[in-house]
Amino acid sequence: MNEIHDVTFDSAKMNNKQTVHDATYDLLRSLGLTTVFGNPGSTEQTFLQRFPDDFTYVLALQEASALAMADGFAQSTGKPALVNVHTAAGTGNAMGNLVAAYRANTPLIVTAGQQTREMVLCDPYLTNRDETLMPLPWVKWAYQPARAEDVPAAFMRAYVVALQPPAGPVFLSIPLDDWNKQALGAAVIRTVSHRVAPDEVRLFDFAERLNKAKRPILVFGPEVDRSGGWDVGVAFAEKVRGEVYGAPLPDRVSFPGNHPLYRGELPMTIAGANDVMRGHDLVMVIGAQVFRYYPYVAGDYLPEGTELLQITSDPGLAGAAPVGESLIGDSRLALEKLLDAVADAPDRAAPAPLVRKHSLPDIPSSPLTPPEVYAALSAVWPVDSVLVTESTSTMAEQREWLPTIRSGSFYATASGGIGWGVPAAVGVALGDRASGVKRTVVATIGDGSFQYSVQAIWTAAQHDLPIVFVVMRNEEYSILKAFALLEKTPGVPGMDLPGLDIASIATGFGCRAVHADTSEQLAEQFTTALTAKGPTVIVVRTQPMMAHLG
Ligand SMILES: Cc1ncc(C[n+]2csc(CCOP(=O)(O)OP(=O)(O)O)c2C)c(N)n1
Ligand SMILES: [Mg+2]
Repeated sequence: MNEIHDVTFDSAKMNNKQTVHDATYDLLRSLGLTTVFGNPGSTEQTFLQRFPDDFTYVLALQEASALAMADGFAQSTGKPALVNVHTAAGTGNAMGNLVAAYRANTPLIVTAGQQTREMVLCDPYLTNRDETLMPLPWVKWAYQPARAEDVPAAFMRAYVVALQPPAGPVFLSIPLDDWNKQALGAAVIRTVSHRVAPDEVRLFDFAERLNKAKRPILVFGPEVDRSGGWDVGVAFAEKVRGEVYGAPLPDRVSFPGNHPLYRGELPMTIAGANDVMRGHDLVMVIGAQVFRYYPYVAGDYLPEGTELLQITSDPGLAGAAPVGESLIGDSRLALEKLLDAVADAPDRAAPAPLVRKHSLPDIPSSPLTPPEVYAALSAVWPVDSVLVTESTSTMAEQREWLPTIRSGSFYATASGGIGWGVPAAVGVALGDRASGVKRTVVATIGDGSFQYSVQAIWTAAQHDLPIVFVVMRNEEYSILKAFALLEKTPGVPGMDLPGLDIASIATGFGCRAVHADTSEQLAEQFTTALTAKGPTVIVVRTQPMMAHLG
């Protein structure tokens, strides 16, 4: 007699079986998914009932925060993470940060409750109508099990799909009456590889072409750091003696900013990237899109006489490249093979070192300019700390003064949507704690960006997380004012942010909050915050972008 027959017809036996709830929790435990990020509602309580002692529920006060916390957690631990949100409304709140997780290839299993199967046909209150449509296209798979008994296996499938390259979020909708039903038995536990090796023939062809190149450029993208390829990437660049650029608008940094081969980030426009590539016979892009362009500045995608080779684990990114030849594969595996396959290149001229524009005003500014803020932070920066950044008008200054020099120590939104950084910092700190990593998370955040998922700082306070939020209070959406000039769109409303008492907001959520108006005060407050028990929010008044750039 098979299992299904047992469940359907043998009620005596059935009573000895696990519920869907128990079978699923056993499965989640086996998969190491014992932390649930969420915000609960009546449709989720049947899942959350009898919450096991060895599981941790991380309460976020809004689903945008729950999602980005899980994203930061998954990125910090290098493992998939679990999110539980409240039917349609909770999924909606989480959507903005779901886009970021999708773009960052973060493996997340996002679950939402659904109304009771028995009455869902008559569209009761809280029904998640067309439940699998809403999260699209920002999940790899969206599913509501056809029957309660399929819930554990659906989790297993969700895990496998989320983890496989290109990794990303998946979505499960689960009717609230499923959890107390009888399971078919213990869930089947499966494993799956999470790397795809590149085709060797093509890889050796790429290596040959690199060997022949006179002035190659290497562009390292977020996939390198995510794949654990930082060290082999450095060794490869040193062997090739190529100029290294970071891919534009990185969500992860993949090459040390203080390395002599490092030339900075590739510009984020078609014309700008073209300028950099001109005169180079070969560009090898590893672990990145070609390219993450942002403002439209017309030009040729590739200069004449330059060939471009792209290695990515994401077939979608290979498809989206407007030029060049692509190879699908994991960055670390590709780099390991390439390191062996390329020849030493002692004759290649070493690139000119990157000159950093470290100039500060003779007389300290009041309010401080962004370079002064970053200079003050760099002077007291603990070498092993991690930066989460969402300060849109100061990205260039951050790179100048606080270059990333270690693997896994830079995180930013991969989507361009703000409201990711604050909760992601919380998730990174929770992930560090879960893996036994002791380091301070520093989050440099714009005063506008701080507001979107601000309630995440409450979670940081509740968990006593070692986070220093440095909020730059320029009282506006500075980058948008700069864009208005660039795009010649005068008279756009809604760009000023008067009347925000950020320290009071932070205090209200249970955080230590301080003001710092001079470089000395900032250095002092930052140093104090490093040893504080929980998070600190340092509010720094700063000059708007156009004011300090003139
Ligand atoms: C969810 C979302 N809404 C709106 C925007 C548009 N946007 C981009 S930058 C920005 C302003 C950010 O202001 P702030 O954090 O204060 O940084 P500043 O530019 O002042 O340095 C806005 C509103 C966005 N990127 N994402
Ligand atoms: Mg601002």
